[in-house]
Amino acid sequence: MSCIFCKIINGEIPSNKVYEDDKVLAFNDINPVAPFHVLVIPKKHYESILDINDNDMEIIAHIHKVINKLVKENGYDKTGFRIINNCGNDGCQEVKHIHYHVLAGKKLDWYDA
Ligand code: IU
Repeated sequence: MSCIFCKIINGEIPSNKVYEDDKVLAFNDINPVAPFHVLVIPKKHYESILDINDNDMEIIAHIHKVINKLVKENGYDKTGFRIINNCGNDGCQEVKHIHYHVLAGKKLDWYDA
């Protein structure tokens, strides 16, 4: 298995975890572009949203539920935040395991991330 995020999920590669349950993992991005920069990923490997069929779609709702919890816990529900999901080459998706960036802690410009 060569997927770096799968290796983070199974503990082969360490990460700075901020949340984990049976379906998802959230950890600090190693190259943050904002004071708060967390990646939320499903434990099951999907390359992108294009790989998620109707039966699996509830994982996306679950990821949004986790993001909701994380931003509230950190007070960013009051200041605002951004959720980004890059897809494919033109979307600048570097890691081919679906992930949601959550950025907060500063006024974000469009060119951030
Ligand atoms: P992208 O949406 O695929 O471009 O973002 C991948 C992100 O994964 C990027 O912000 C990296 O800094 C981040 N990342 C990481 O946090 N840990 C890693 O081991 C690797 C990438 I590789």
